[in-house]
Formats: sequence, C-alpha cells, structure tokens
Amino acid sequence: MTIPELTDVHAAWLPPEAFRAIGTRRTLVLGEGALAETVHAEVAAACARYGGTVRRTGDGPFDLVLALTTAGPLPPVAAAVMAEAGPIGEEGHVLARRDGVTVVLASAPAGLLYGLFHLVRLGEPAFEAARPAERHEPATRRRMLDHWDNIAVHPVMGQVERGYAGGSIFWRDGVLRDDLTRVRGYGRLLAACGINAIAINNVNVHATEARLLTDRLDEVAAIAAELRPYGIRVHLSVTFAAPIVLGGLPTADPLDEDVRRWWAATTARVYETIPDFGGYVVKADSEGQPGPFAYGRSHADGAGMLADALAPHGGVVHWRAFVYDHRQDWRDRSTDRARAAYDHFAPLDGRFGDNAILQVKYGPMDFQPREPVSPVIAAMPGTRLAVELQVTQEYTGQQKHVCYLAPMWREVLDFGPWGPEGATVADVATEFVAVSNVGDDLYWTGHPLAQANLYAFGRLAWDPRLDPAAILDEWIDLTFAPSPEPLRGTLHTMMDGSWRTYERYTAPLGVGFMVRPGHHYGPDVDGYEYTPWGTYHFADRDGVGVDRTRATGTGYTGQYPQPWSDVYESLEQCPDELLLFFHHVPYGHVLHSGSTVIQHIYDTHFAGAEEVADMRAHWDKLEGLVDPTLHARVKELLDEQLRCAEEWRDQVNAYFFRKSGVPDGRARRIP
Ligand code: GCW
Repeated sequence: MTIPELTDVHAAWLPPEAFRAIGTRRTLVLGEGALAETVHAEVAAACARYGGTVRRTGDGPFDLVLALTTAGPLPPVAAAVMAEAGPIGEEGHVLARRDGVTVVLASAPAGLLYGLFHLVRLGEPAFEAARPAERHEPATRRRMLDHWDNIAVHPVMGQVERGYAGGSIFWRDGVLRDDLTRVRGYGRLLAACGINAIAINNVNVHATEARLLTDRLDEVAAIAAELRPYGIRVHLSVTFAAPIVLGGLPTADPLDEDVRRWWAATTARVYETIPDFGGYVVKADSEGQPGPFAYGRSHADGAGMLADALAPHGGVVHWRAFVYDHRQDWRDRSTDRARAAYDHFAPLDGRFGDNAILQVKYGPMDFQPREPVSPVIAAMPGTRLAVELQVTQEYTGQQKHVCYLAPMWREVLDFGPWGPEGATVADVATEFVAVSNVGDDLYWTGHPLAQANLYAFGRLAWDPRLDPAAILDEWIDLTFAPSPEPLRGTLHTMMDGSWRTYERYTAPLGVGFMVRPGHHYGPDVDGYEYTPWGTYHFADRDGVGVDRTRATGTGYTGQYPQPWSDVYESLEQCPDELLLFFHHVPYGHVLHSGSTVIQHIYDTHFAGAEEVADMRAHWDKLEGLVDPTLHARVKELLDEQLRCAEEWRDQVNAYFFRKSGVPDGRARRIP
C-alpha cells in the first residue's frame, strides 16, 4: 500500500500540514488487515515528512497507539482504555488520552482508519490534555456518493452529466484513464470525511456505459482496486433494459424467469470479479430511462428482481424514486410534478426487500435551493430510505458561485415530518447519498471553495447532527492549515451564509426554477413556463405561485401528515420561504415578515446581489494570505458570480415590475 502522491492536483482537506501532529509523534500501529496497512502507511508517510516514528510491535515509549482490540496483548494504557470503552461497532472507534498517550481503539480495521482521520481533524489538541474515552460511530452504515460520469462523452451532457469540474476522474473520451492515482487520492479524501461507497457511473445509463456490467467489468474492478485501501465499495448504475441490450433477451420483464436468471448469473459474475462489490443503482421509468412500467409491473417488482439477484452476495440495490411525467402539458393544471414520487411509491411501502433501498431526493421537485422536504420520507415506514442530496451545484450556481450547502442540508435533516417535536429526517433515513461535484479539475471541484460541500456531506452523513458552521471551520482549518486570522474568519463570513444569499438573488419564496432551460445556469423567469417539464410559477398581472392546496389546487398538501398537511394548506400558517411553492397569491399579499410579496422580491434581489459584492470585497483582502493561483481562481469566479447575481436581480425584478406594475417602495432602479 502506497499513499498516492498527487502533484498535479490540489491537496484539498489533506495537505501534508494536516498530518504534522501525527508525523512528529512516536506511534504504535497494532492490528492486521488491509485497512490497518493503510493506517500504517499513512502514519509512516507523515513520520517520513515530520521526523516521528512508527512501529508495529514493541513496548515504546509511544505518544500514540492505534490498535485493534483483537490485536493480542495491548500496551497497558490501551488495555485500560478498552476496559473503559466497552464494545465498539464495526466502523467505530474510541479515542482517549491518558498517562501522556493518545489511544485510538477499534474492533475492525475500518474503525482504525476513521480513528486516524479523526486525529487528523483534531491536530495538536489530540496530544495535549487528558481525555476520557469517547466513542465515535457513524449514524448510518452506508455513506454514499453517486457520480453521474459517462464513459463516452455525451453529445449534450458531456463527460460528466451536471459536472462543473472538468472531465471524469475515471474515464476520458471513451476509455478508462491509464493512471488512476487520482482515484486513489479521491478515496483517501472521501475516507477522511467518512464516505464509504461510490456509484461510479451516471444513472442515465447510455449504450457504452451499460456494458460496465458485463464486458467492461474489468474497468469497474480497476476502480474498485484503487478505492479499496480506503474502505470504499464500488456500486454501479445499471440499465433496467440490460437483459435486452446486453443479454439479447426479448424482454426485461422483472417477473420473467429468463430475465431473473440473467440478472442472477450476471450478478454472480460481477461478484466473482469484485467480491466486495456494493450493488446497483437504478433510475427506471424516469426521464426516458427504461423501467418496469413497460411490462405493466411495479417499481417494487423491478427493485425486487435486482434485490434478489444481489442478496446471495450481500449487495444492495438503490432504486431511485425520481419518477414523474416529463412530457406533461403545461395547460393541464391538474398534473403536479411535486406529487409524482409519493403517488408512485407510497402505495408500495412494505414491498421493497431488506436489501432494496429507495433513494429519494430531499424535495419533491428537483434539487432546488428551496423546497419543502419530500413527503415520501414520512410515507414509507416499512421501506429503507436513502435521502439523496446534490453536492454538484446544478441549481445552486454550478461551482461558479460560492454556495455552502450544509446549512440547507441541516434544515432538511432537522425537519420533523410529524411536527417539530417528533422524529426527524435524520432519524428516519436509513442512509444518505449525494451526487458528487468532483472532476479532473486542479481543485477537484472547479470552484476551490466548493470542496467544502463535499467535505460537509461526508461529515453529515457520518453524523447528521453536526453543526454546519463547525464543519465549515473544520474544513477551513484542514484545507488552509494553519489558517491564521484573518483568513479563517473571512472565509467563514464569506461562506456560512452563502446559500441564503444565493436563495435571495434567485427564484423567490420557494417557487423554484426560473433558470435557463437545458443547462440550468443563470436566470430565465419564463424559461420553463410553457415547457413539458412540470416546473411552473404561473405569474400573471395579479400574482404568482403554485396552488398546491387541497381546497383549490393540486392537493399536494394532502401528502403530508399533520401538522404539515394543515400548515402548508393554510395561507396564514405556511412559512414565508415556501409560500409560492404552496400558494398562488396576489403581489400585495403580506408575508409574516411584514413585507408584501412584491416588495420582498425587490428587497431580497437587491440584498442578494449586494451580499455577493461584499463577498468579493472580503476575498480581495485575502490576497497574499492564500496560494496565489487559488486566490486568482476564486477571484475570477467571484467576478462571474457577481455578474450573474446582478443579472438575476435585474431580470427577476424587471419581470415582476412589468407584470405587476407595482413600483419598488424604495424607488431603486429597476431596468
Ligand atoms: O436534476 C436532474 C438533472 C438530470 C439528472 C436528473 C436525475 C441524471 O437535470 O441531469 O439526470 O435530475 O436526478 O436523474
């Protein structure tokens, strides 16, 4: 096992400096297994740089002991910690410091690896005061990223669908990259924030990519080999039509015996090649992808067939709930895209097996900067649910805009589907999945500050109760180590509120979209208004918003349990930030904030653009305090963010001024 030396890419949150505290110590690594070897190699590399020592046996003295509880005679200090700690879960670890020795104990090698990265996050304080034994365990077993990478460059979507960070780290122009060192480095970054699974290819599975399941399986195996030393299992997006397009069968009917046999045999071959393969991801009957509806079968039938093929090998299927009519008639006011996932899936609760996981986007539409939480999450108590987030910034500035998303995810995770006192989304979700924002870019994520979103997703997937502001500081401290002031505080100020800033200058009050069709960047208020996509705002001279009430609208509010069903139904109670998602209101409607809807639109759009100007001014002050290339990249992107925010401001304000004829109460210039 060698630590990947990446010279042509930014170190992200693992610069050498992050290992200084460990690299200057005398360390004992006790335990066997591939991931224990990784831990040893990491410590050895840090010691080679900073002058410390690492041993696999002996009496010490040691400053740091990283040990498996099964590793035979533990040094007395570690044995004492073990007695205090009690049982430790498979990926968990216990951290303590006593008698001048820092001890990390785990019952399995994966726990040791996460314990090591915990020390990296702590830095020097891990070796200072005594600490009682603290136990750290992930909240969920699987913490997963989905890549929407293609093998062959797609004529419209490119190498990575909704990718804003260059090409794919796996494939280039139709072939697997020769040098996969960066994939290994990626695995290392992911392990350091707690992620342990990746689906490597796009859920829209095109002809070339379909073959990863069969004759291109060696490519999947090669990627898996790079990620394995960091405890990451590989999953594959497969096409539901695989028995036809790869197997030559006349049907893909999930209840057909030949089809079922084909999947069983094909899956067995996958496991012969990749014994720790994670499983399949499926987008079926969605945006043109094939699925069980063609055979009059349900999504439970489809998922069940794949779950059965995977079960003997310990694999899982992630079945996406993103199923809706993308060819709707905009004149038809009865069809509501927001209703679709619930209408399709809620009746199937209890029909997905133990190794089938229903993967639900956090909102009912499509990764907008503001949506209510999907009602599917409350509706399927008998189903394993993965809540899907989007780290790639499709609708949140495409990695040209600073938009730190963890505060939005915090709101989603804290939402109580049965009311503020009850269980939260974080309690209900079996696991968290997010669409990755990584490509072959120098900074991994295009915008260097977009790395924070990837890091924060991993940390929240590990512990969904973490505070986004604390995660942000953790990320800043690691990435810009030693991050002196004013660097630390300035970055925090720029990023912490950036999602709300983004919300202010884009679509108002939860109505969503208003983006340019197709690529989804920049404003176009009516861009989707007369299209088949089901994403409308219904603005006219009198008002704006979508009536989703039971009384007079699409009835979507009825998909929520109480109290939300009534809260969202009620014009008086509906929270301001979601008002236009649920109600069509006159421009003069007065919000809880005291402002009218039209004045709110003007005020937030002026404020949002001003906040971006402030952000840019803050960044200018950091010149000379961060790497000049990174500074220049962010500066250039902030110029673009400001240009774009002003364009949003002016288009949205002008649009609503022209529709409503209501002037700005503060008489600012609206073009
Ligand atoms: O947000 C939409 C994107 C599509 C994507 C789809 C999905 C992969 O615009 O590009 O397809 O969601 O989640 O399947």
